[in-house]
Amino acid sequence: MNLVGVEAIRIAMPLVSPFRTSFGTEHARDVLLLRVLARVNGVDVVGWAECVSGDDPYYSSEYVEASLDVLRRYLVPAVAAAAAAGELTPDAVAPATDRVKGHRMSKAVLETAILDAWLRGHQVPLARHLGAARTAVPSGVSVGIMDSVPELLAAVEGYLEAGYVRIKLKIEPGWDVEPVRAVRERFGDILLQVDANTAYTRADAAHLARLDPFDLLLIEQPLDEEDILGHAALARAVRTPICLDESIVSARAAADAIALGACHIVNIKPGRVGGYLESRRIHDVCRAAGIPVWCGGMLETGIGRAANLALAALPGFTLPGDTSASRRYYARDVTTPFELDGGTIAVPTGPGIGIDPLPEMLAELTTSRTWLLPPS
Ligand code: NPG
Repeated sequence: MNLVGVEAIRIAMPLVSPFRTSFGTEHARDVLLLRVLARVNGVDVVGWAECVSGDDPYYSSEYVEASLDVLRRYLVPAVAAAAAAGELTPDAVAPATDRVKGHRMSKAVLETAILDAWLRGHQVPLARHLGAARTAVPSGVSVGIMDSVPELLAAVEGYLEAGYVRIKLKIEPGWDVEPVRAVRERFGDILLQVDANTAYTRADAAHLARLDPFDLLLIEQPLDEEDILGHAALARAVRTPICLDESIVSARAAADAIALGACHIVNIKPGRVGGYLESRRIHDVCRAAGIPVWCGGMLETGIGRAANLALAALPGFTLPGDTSASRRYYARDVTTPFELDGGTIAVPTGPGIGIDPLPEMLAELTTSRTWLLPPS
């Protein structure tokens, strides 16, 4: 594959309602898309991907301005140099950018856009390339922290009526046992889990054990992302299965956390781990160890959501993911919106990620465009 150009496109995406977590409240996303121009077997192709860096470094150390900077200064030049030196393939992107420490979300968007272009050139859907076993995936929904329990119950009721098969409640100290109790009492035997986004400490073990009676599927990332041994100790002190998100930055981190008894379940987010190829390796490590995985979400537009659906179709994804319909977050998406159908969302079947931005929506939402590698 020849790399012809790489363009960064920023779009402004207002959320349908504020999304509050223990690390902040989002009202809108400043989304960075990459558009890769390439030539595969003499045919011009365009690859698309979405960067999941946030506006601020509050979920991870990465943020949009930093992603743009590291892509422009280091990652795109490194891949352009590798492409100039020999045949570029998606597998060559990670080794070409390996010298840059961290910046996994930025590496992920570049690898995914190149993978999309390559797959389109070879007429292969991403789901098939990754090894998907399903054509539709069950859809869960993440429910933010609310001002009151009645407000939360109304929101959960709406999502259940829409057909979501699993509810995830965001929790933090002061908003945990009572909202969980209220949802369990009101809605009975639904699939229910919680996500703390690192809001607790080892000293909270006895408090978190108070969630045990509610038969949650899992508690996600209760402790600091570096506190693997703390999670292992907590896993022995509570009955609710521990799931890790922020801590799992690679297949190696997953293997270590599993070996140390720090998690029973893993949330895979391609942006957090450097891309879909590393995500598949994490899937494989977890599957071999008998650890269920599910696909996380980071408020993606249709571009990121399409690729997540392909990943979530792999056989080890045995729990519903945060792969919600577009309208959960966006009144108007940059692609044809993904819709819920009987609690599932169809996995795209077209080549690559299987979807493109709608040109008029893209034009309307775009706030800036910059060539990171001007077309040659
Ligand atoms: O469904 O796209 C989605 C969002 C699900 O709760 C969700 N994501 O901590 O997992 C998380 C959280 C998140 C959102 C994290 C935005 C980082 C940024």
